[in-house]
Amino acid sequence: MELAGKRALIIGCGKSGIGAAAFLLQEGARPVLFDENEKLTEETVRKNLSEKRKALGVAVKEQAVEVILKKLPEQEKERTELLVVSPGVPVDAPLVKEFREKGIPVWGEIELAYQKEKGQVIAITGTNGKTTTTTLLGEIMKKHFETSFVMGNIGYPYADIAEKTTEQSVTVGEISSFQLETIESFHPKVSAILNITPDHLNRHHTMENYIAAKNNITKNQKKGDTCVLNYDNVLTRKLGECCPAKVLYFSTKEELAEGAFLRGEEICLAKEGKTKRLMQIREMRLAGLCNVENVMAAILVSEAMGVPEKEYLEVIKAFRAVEHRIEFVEEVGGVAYYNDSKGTNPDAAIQAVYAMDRPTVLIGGGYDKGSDYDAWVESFAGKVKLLVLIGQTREKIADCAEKHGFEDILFAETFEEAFRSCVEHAAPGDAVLLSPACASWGMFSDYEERGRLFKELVYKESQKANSPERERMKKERA
Ligand code: UMA
Repeated sequence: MELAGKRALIIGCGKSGIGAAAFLLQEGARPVLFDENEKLTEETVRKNLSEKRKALGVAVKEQAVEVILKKLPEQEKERTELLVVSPGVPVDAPLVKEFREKGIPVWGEIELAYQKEKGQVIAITGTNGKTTTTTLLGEIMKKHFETSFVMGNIGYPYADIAEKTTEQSVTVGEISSFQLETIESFHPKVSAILNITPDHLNRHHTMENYIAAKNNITKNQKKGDTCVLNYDNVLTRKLGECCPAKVLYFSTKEELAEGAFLRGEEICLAKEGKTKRLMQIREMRLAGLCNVENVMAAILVSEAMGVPEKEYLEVIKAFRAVEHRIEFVEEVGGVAYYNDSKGTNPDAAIQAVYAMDRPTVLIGGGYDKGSDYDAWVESFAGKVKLLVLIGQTREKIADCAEKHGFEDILFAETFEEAFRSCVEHAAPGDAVLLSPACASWGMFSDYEERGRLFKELVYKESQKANSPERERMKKERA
């Protein structure tokens, strides 16, 4: 679609919306930014747009963008030629439906930016592990290709980099189910669906819709493309049966004739009838079986992109956990603090509990996405000694935990109060883990803000522990 001159209405003035507006300005379109948030001011939106425009070097002034807040006037609906929806906007929202019914194209920011993609695209989705796998692949591609980019749900809009891509560049995208609902022509050369477990059911309504959104990642792929899938996850294994691209599976449970798998403590690659041992799990600097899966997925994607084994293994062996994903923060007074703020659904939070190798005080709870918590609570067995609950879901989680016979629960009104309870109840040799199994919305703007606050509180605790006063008291006690 020719974008120049088009009047494009963007719903949402967050990261994607601002990115999309700056992109559309660059393309000579006429963007209109719209947001339903009652508290947002035009000044804030213009400030964010101005910063983005300067960062990207877009010459057109932000005055060329109209900003509409709260309610969309009828006349604007008549003038719109393209609707760009932010990922947080449900595709079945009445306003979006209205445009669809009129035949106006409804694109997400990913589809919009893809119009200017000139190189090869790798797209990673899945309920969990997306950010780690995307970051790792970003590092691998940076090592092998002269120009590479990382974008998407990881926090960097595609629209920020699409113009800079070249025929030789590689773009690695973390693409959420929200973003996959609004793609049309987006076509990755290599895709990966790492796993599918229940999440975001308040948005997608049914598991079938959620699976279909994830599977959209392959919808434009052809025979010459590759799709990497998890063999151990029944849902993703099944998607391989009707995938238009060549399928490569990974498994930590079974030896495969083709793909990546675990033999004992060793990651192996089966390729062209031969099996090769690639590396020992202990050579990874990442904890937990979930990360073995992420590494295996990254190996298969790298193979499909033609990256030599030596190069990708070097990057994998040096790669440390990404921020907010089972991230070791510090040990204070013999207590190890882990930040897994990215554990925003029960399945991710289960992986984090499994990764702990000591008695654990756990902070859980937050925004209600309609998840059920039975499997998460079952994973506590013998490991979690205390659960400190916050947010909208705390009663729901406490009821579920009690149903499973887990009663060591405390409620906290604020995040700071929850942290304080953890400090008081953790003994030397324990872990304190923030892995809430819920989104942060309602208490924080995103999981990053929640994770940063947790780390700040840990650092303050560490400073206190090392203060001259404490040192004096410790010496006196000794
Ligand atoms: N808004 C409306 N109407 C609506 C919904 C939202 O006007 O019906 C407005 C809000 O008032 C707000 C703006 O839209 O001002 C926010 O848009 P957004 O929620 O789409 O957030 P962005 O800031 O654009 O960030 C999005 C992703 N957010 C979501 O998917 C909720 C970010 O993923 C992503 O990093 C960013 O685009 C860049 O691609 C975050 C996320 O939580 C990390 N993702 C979910 C997850 O990982 O579980 C999917």
